[in-house]
Amino acid sequence: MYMLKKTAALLVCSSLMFGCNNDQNSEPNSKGGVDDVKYEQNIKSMVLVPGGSFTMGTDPEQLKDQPVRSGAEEWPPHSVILKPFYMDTTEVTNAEFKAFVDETGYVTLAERPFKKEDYPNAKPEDLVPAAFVMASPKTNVDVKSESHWSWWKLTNGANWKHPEGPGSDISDKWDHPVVNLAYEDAKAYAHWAGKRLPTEAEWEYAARGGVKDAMYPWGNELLLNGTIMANYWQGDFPNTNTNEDKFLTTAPVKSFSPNGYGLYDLAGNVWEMVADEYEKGYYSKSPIESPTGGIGQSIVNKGEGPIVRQRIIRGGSFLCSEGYCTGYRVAARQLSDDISASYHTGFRCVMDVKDSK
Ligand SMILES: [Ca+2]
Ligand SMILES: [Ca+2]
Repeated sequence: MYMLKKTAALLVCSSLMFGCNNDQNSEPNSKGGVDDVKYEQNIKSMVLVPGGSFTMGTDPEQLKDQPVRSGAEEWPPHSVILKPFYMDTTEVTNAEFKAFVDETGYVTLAERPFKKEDYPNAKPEDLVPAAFVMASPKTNVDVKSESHWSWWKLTNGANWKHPEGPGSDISDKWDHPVVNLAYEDAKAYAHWAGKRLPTEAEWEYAARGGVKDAMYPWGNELLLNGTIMANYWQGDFPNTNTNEDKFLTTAPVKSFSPNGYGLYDLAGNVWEMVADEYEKGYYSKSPIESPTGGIGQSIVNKGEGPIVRQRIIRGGSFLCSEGYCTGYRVAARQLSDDISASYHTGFRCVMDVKDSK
């Protein structure tokens, strides 16, 4: 869903203006000089995920009854071996992101205006900072025939402090996942925290929670003994949310049971950015040991703006549903890009284990 028609060009513009303009490419880790104090502090809110091997991806046969529509193939299943790593117990929260902003003065991509000189043909109203928010359709939508643009809207004034636009805030959402961020924002936070974004393989391995070859972190059935195990959309998306899980949008982190590693909300709540770029067919040639993703196809917008690359987000969100997007499956992948900020996407971080070989 991530590039919107005419507005896509503006987002691309924004990336050129503000992206790749600092030293965030140097990702710190325990081997790269993060001080010991920060390392020890980080460990307290992270889970040690043991190294090991697993089968990444899904056999298409298993997906015959699933509405796979992500645009990113999750096959063939292939073997992956990973070193141990620490992972944030939860998605990064608004409170945690605020601490970063307070200390650094960081301004996220969705808070910055677009430059007229980069998009000389844009109307002034199209240059206002914005992020993607779902606008409930006025009439019933058939997801099989209607474009997702009929319910997604680039919303002026939507950013991490105003998840659904100027009329919303986070005063009662400090323990909710931070949203409306672009890739560079997540990367900047991780750098500040002495962490890094997980690779896609690390994310999936962690999400599986030590459960072998399962569809969800808790097994192969969406409900566990009749219990909803994650924040997603119940009902006919995007028309009716029956809200059986009691969360129409984000939920406070830890609202649902953790997986086998003690990690929360990998499935559902908000999509999570990972470090990898998306390359079609990458699973067929992925190295076995610690894969880091392919080379993302460039997205070009009618000759305007910079080139951005396809990326991957993981885990699904409060907008995923059985009938449309089952992104809460552990192997499910969704295409994204460097710069799109939306109100159902956040992230969590990982950190290398000192002296791991
Ligand atoms: Ca929900
Ligand atoms: Ca999540």
